[in-house]
Amino acid sequence: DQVGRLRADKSAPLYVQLQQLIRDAIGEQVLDQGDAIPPERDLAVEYDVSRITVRKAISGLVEEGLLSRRRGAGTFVVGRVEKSFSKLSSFTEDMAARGRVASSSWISRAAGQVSPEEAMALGLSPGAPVLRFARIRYADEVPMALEFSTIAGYCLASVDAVDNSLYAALEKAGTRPVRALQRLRAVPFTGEHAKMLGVDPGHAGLLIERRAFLRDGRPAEVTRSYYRGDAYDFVAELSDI
Ligand code: 16G
Repeated sequence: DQVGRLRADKSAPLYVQLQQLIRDAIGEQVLDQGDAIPPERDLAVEYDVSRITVRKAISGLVEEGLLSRRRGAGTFVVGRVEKSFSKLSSFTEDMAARGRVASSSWISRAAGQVSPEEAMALGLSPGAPVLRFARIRYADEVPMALEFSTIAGYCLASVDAVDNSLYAALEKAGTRPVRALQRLRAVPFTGEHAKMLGVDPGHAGLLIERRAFLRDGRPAEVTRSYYRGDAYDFVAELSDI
């Protein structure tokens, strides 16, 4: 049995063994995404270890991003979020498709003029008006990504048009993009970005830059999304039919 397993193996510290049991339970889907793990004291009794050992094991898994603590509610299985490449979808839609609730907090939003870099990325003329949005994106209240979006001025009346979902606002305005190019790059999180996502500086990140276009070919957005490397999987379907 489980308890026997934990006691028999002397090669690793108890908390590491307990972490492995929890990882296995998630891998074998005994514990599923969104499930609460048993309270500390129950785990301590069940595996005949101290609560300190349990706490240490859980803290490590929280740090890895596999579990998340919700104040007053307990500790839950985060699971990784998978994103398919082929469909041009929004963060809100991606999360909903996985049974998770997307939310955001604003870092900033403002109207301005296109920067040289944005003009190059979007193919806009110098001086063109743009709207900029910077957000922390959450899945079930777990921080998943930082997003910096620049939207061509003709797409939206003002920054206030965006509530939770940028694409919902664009859809309403009749300017939802229909085609996009994406570029991926591995990046370690810098101090400031790490802090906003609640990870350590140097934590593995995945930068995805999306340039998206309207049906008539005009540029709509350039967005840089910094995803937590431990929480986000990108999956591509390839075919040669
Ligand atoms: C996704 C897009 C981002 C878009 C956002 C809109 C990627 C890599 N990026 O995060 O370009 O601006 O969705 O999401 O998928 P929203 O409608 O939830 O605000």
